[in-house]
Amino acid sequence: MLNELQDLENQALAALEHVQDEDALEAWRVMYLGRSSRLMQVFGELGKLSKEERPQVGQKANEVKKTLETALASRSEALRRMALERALSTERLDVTLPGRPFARGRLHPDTQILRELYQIFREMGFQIYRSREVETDEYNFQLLNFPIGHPARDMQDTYFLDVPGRGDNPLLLRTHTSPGQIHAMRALAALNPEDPPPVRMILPGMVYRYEQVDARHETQFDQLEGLAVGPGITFSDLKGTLSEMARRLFGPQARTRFRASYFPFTEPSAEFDIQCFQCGGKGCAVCGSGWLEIGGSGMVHPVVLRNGGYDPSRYTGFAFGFGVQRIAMLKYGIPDIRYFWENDLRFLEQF
Ligand code: FA5
Repeated sequence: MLNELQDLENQALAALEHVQDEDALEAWRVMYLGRSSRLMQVFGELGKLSKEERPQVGQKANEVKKTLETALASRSEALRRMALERALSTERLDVTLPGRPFARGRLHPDTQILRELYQIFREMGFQIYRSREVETDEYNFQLLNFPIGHPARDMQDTYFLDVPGRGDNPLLLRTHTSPGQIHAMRALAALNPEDPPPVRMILPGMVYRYEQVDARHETQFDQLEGLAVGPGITFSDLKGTLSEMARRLFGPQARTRFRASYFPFTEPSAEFDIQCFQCGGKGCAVCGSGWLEIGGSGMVHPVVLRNGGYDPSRYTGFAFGFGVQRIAMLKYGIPDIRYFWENDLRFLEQF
């Protein structure tokens, strides 16, 4: 049996010399070291041997097993190295190829247009003031001259928050940025209640309305409010400021128009439209009628001035509120407002 074990070892080592890949190596392992290999049978038969033979055969079988396992490990390593060398010998590196471009992030068109508007108004001397998105009925409506039950509230369908016990002053998602006018005036008037400082601010932010969504209406959109209060401010200042903004944003050829309108918090009031230059005023998918309604505007109502802490017999002011997405639609020729929040990369990557 000792001779048989030696023959087995010689035969296995000789066979291993011819193994050239992983599959053949596995077949070799099964044949010489596997559970039904001759070597494993010898281990099973040890119990049948005489007392003298058993330790000798057992020792020899263990030595053969160790030799074969070591040979298997080194052949496996040799095969791995050979495969690597083969791969490296065929691999080519072309250092003249252009590099792979990195996917660069970019600013959302909404952020781009907002930053452009901030810059334009900064150059005209306006500061930025931000106020809260969750408002009270008092600030969103009552202090802006929309008393409870006023029909003009229907112009802005509202999301109310389900917070009980607030009576006539429920919480809501602001429907416009105009409540910021009261916050801003009160903050400034508190600095010097007898003689409040002049105001020249823009108030940007997200607003929410329970709207029927279509190409020009979203339930969530940005507005940019503007407010200027001081002695002797007139409607001409308002027209000049908005026309100048349009020219700076769209170029000197931009055409604008004011249409008489109504808001409870301005008197007189006007809608502010910019002529669509996608279609040159003929009417298209972006504008509908040739003009795109950008926002509302007007002279701050005396009641609102008083609610803000400014005496309407000494101060006058103008205010405006734009739809920021509407401006971006005109500027970039975007035909549908719903693209803004869909997060579709095919849209976003165009900016
Ligand atoms: C207002 O919200 C007034 N607070 C604006 C204002 C401020 C008037 C200061 C006077 C003085 P209006 O509801 O018209 O007004 O909205 C203003 C602008 O927001 C609209 O002209 C339009 O450009 C934009 N807008 C209104 N509703 C939507 C909507 N659902 N989706 C996208 N943009 C809208």
